[in-house]
Parts: sequence; C-alpha cells; structure tokens
Amino acid sequence: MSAVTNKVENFKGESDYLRGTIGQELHSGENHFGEASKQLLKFHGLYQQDDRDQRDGARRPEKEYSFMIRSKIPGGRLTAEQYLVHDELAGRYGNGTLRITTREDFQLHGVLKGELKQTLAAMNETLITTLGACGDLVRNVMCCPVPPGEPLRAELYACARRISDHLRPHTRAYHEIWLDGEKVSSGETGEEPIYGQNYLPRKFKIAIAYPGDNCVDVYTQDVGLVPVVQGGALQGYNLLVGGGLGMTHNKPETFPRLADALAFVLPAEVVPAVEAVVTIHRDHGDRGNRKHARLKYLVHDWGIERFRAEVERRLGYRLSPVVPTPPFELELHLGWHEQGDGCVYLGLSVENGRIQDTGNSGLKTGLREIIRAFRPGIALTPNQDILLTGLDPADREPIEAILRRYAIPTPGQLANVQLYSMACPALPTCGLALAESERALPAIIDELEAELAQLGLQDERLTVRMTGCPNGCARPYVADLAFVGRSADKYVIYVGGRRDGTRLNRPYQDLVPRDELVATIRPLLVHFSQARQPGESFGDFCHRVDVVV
Ligand code: SRM
Ligand code: SF4
Repeated sequence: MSAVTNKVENFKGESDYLRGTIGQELHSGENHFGEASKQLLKFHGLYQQDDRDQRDGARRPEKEYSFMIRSKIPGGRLTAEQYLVHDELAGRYGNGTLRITTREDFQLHGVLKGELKQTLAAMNETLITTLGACGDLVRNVMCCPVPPGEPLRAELYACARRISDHLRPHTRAYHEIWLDGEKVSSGETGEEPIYGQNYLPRKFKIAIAYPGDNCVDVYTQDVGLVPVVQGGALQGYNLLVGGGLGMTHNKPETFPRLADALAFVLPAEVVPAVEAVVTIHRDHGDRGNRKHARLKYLVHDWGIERFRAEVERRLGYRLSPVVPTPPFELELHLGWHEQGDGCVYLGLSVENGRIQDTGNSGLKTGLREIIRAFRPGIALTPNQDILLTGLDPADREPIEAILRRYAIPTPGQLANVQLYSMACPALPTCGLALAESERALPAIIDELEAELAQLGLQDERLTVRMTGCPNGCARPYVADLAFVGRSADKYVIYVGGRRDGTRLNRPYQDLVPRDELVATIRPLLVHFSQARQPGESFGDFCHRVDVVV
C-alpha cells in the first residue's frame, strides 16, 4: 500500500469504521459538522452544503448549511411506496424537489442538520439506505433500468444486486448514529471484511450494460460488465476496468479515461473477479494524492497486462480473453413499451433529473397522483429519467389523461436535443461548481433546438451534456457536444464523443461565455449539415474532420 498521507485517509483510519464524532456533533446545537465529520458523513450518503446563492461575504459571516442526502438504489429500481416516501420527505424536510442522479439514485437537497435523523429513519423504514451512496467505497451499482420482463434482464439485475450486496459496507456506525441501533463495542475488528478500516483510496463505480444498449455508459466506470449472450442465454461478461471521468483544468496528469477490456468471466466468476479488482484498488491505489487515487490511474500507470496478471494472481487462475459483443446504442427507454410479461412501462423525460412543479408543468404532483393511483414499479435511469413499470395496458388512457392535466410532456412532444441532454446540479448546491449547469442548460437547449431546426437537423440524436466543473458528473466527456464549467460563467466546449459512449470527446473552444456557447458552436453545426457523410453523427463528424482548439 502507498504511504498514507492525505487528511481523508487519517479521518477514515481514526474514525472507528465511520463513527468519528458524528454522533456527538449531531446534538451539538451547531448548524453544521466539523471537517472530519463532513468527510465521514459522505460514506453515510450525506453532503454538507451551503446555499451558494446566499453567500454574500462579510454581511453574512455564518453560512446557511444544509445537507444533500443521496439514496443508494441498485439498478435504479424502487417500489411505489419507496417513491412516495422520498416525495413526501423532499417536501417535508428538503427543498421540495427530488433529483434523479446519473447513477440511478435519488438526491434530496436542503435538509437541515436537525432533521437528518428523521429523514434517514423514514427512508430506512422503506428499506432504502443511504449508506455507501457516497464516500471511498463501491457506489451505487448500475444496470439498465428496463424492467425484467425477460429472463436475461432479470439475471442482469440480480447480478447488480449480488455485486452491490457483496461490496456493501458492514459497519454498524450507520445504524447506531441514525437509527438508534445497538452500540457495537468500539474498536471491534473485522467490521469491514473487504474494505478494512481505511476503506478504498477513492470512490469506485460499477455498471452492467445490456447487450447492444449502453445507457449506463459502461466504459466510464471503474468496473464495467458487458454481457455476452448466445441464443438469448447469458454466457458471461466481458469485464472492463479503469474508466473514470474526473479531471482538473490545467492539470494534464488528471484526465478522463475509458475502461480497458480485461477478460471474459463466467456468471459464477463475476463477484470474485470484481472483488479482486476492488482489493487491488484497496491495496495499490494512491492513498497520498486524492487526485491520482482513482483506479483508472492505477490501470494507466501499470498497463493492462500487469493489472491482469495481478487479478489472476488473486483469483488463482488464468483469465479468458474477451469475447466480441454487438455494437452499442444509447437507448433512453422513453415512451410506452411492452415489457415482455403482458405489462407495459412508460418512460418519461425529466429535465436534468429534477422532479419539481414549475410554472410550466406539475411534474411532481402529477407523478405522485399517477403513482398513488396505479402503484407502478419505478425505475430511475442513468440519463436522469423515470420509468413507470409493470402497468396494465388498460392504464394507458387514464395515465395519459393525468399527464395532460398536469401539462407533463410525453417524449414525443419534446425535441430530441432535449431528450438526449443532461446537466449536473452545480449551483447553488454543489460546493465544487465553477459555473452554472442545471439552471443554465434549459435556455441553451432552447437555443440549440432553434438552430438545429433551422439547419434541418432537428431529428439528430445529439447528446449534449453540461457540467459546472471538470469533475464530469453528467458524463460530459463521452457526449457529442459538452459544455464544462471553467470559471464563473465561462466554459470549455468539447466535441467529438459518441452517443454510444465508446469514444472520448476533445476540447474545441476554451473560455467561452455562457451566452456565446450556441453562437460558438453554430459554424460547426452548419459545416456538419453541409459536409457530413450519410448517417454520420455530429460527434463522428467532429472526430473525422478533427476540429480541436
Ligand atoms: Fe459527481 C462530486 C453530483 C455522478 C464525478 N458529484 C460530486 C458532488 C458530491 C460534489 C462534492 O463532492 O461536494 C456533487 C453533488 C452536487 C449536488 O449538489 O447534488 C456531485 N455526481 C453528482 C450527481 C448528482 C450528478 C447528477 O447530475 O446526477 C451524480 C450522482 C451519482 C450517484 O447517484 O452516485 C454524480 N460524479 C458522477 C459521475 C457520473 C457517474 O458516476 O456515472 C462522475 C464521473 C465518473 C467518475 O466518477 O469518474 C462524477 N463527482 C465526480 C467527481 C470527480 C471524481 C474524480 O475521479 O475526480 C467529484 C469530485 C470528487 O470526488 O472529488 C464529484
Ligand atoms: Fe458539482 Fe462539478 Fe459534479 Fe457539477 S460536475 S455536480 S459542478 S462536482
């Protein structure tokens, strides 16, 4: 293991399996936690934030702290009851909105310190945890959110759950602090059979793709699993390692990276193989420099051959070579679909994942009414949308009537460029945001929509992703077109990724003011409309003609 030097490593190591002083500070009367607890709280699924719109320097010396709570929802599936409890808690303790994340989770924003316990207790009563939704461990395990009407989907979802269960944190700190669970004697050993007391050097992300559909962006994960199917039957998985997107501007030693293909593994070998990769990260990841601590840097620094040899050593057998699989597409799963078991599901587009009532639409209230009345299963998608699943085909008419009543648009009423867009939350909640994202993208999409229509490109399925900083939370670096926050109201424009998530894009223009983003990209769109090859996507075109800064 590398030398332990950074402060987060110290906080973890001294925390007695994530307890630290969270329990004591919870009752301190302050509106926030100290630095060590702030870091440890992430493992409990909680981020201490302050409303950055309210930061006005000297006039308000005390920040207005509140908390973001992230639920951990493997495969994005939850029951109607679990949805309704989140909906209720968002109104009662949060800022009234529910935020679908790019990893199929829910986030509540704006919960005050004094209300954390009630909120977590209510979530846990519905069997949803927030433990391990954040922090240096395996985050929410993703898989395609389409309901398992066919055996293969059921098998892939079960695999996601198995991996998630196997790599879940075992500490009882969460129960003790938030759920008044029994106190386990301090210093007890063996609390974390896989992680140990320092957990991983950094976050670790896993996703399972569906054959031919890369809605989970499998190449951007620390571990990606691509199913290998023959005659409809699952043979195993191609195991990919070392993807990740976070970077820092002007630090070339940090970079987004797509995962490398490591091996083909049989279904029974998946959990041990993934565990082997996780423990390599645990033992060899950089614990000195958090900006070099993700698995991708280890894979990059070692090379895939050395990495494979180490996985083989830990497993005790030689790995098989990867098997060819069909090309990917990005399926959004929107609209009405049969799910293969007599039921249907409806995919609704949620602008940047934010479920809220606005002047234009009563999305939150309308969804609540539908979910109360029809009790569908719920699936949150990696593209920040929602699926209502397991519906009777006869429910279609009455559900559409409710959608009309609340002016909730069906996918056919929205432009492709909106459907294929995503933004991260950024301001005002994200402490790392350099520029606006979620609040800025809708106006940019409107402008882009008009430009595309003028050029006859309205049917293009162009992925547009925006983030308030280079950390990459909306996975911008695989998009056809991306805007990445650079400094207050200025962005780097990236072009040349692929909708199917198999190629990174590259910077096109730097330091572009927000209100000039569309004007800056316009000449490229004109060039594309005139010089593209038949069927060529915008990203492929930009890649071919090699437009870079
Ligand atoms: Fe993220 C940190 C939001 C997916 C890379 N991310 C953050 C924090 C927690 C800011 C912080 O540390 O203080 C953001 C909270 C903002 C807020 O107010 O809600 C945040 N990340 C999000 C979400 C909510 C974005 C969204 O639009 O949905 C996603 C939550 C996913 C989940 O449910 O777990 C989210 N973050 C991602 C992804 C995409 C993915 O995982 O598929 C990435 C890029 C992939 C990757 O990890 O490489 C991503 N987030 C980061 C990073 C950069 C990590 C790195 O390796 O450098 C940070 C900063 C950090 O960890 O230091 C970060
Ligand atoms: Fe915050 Fe940056 Fe992630 Fe956006 S990309 S949520 S600004 S950390």
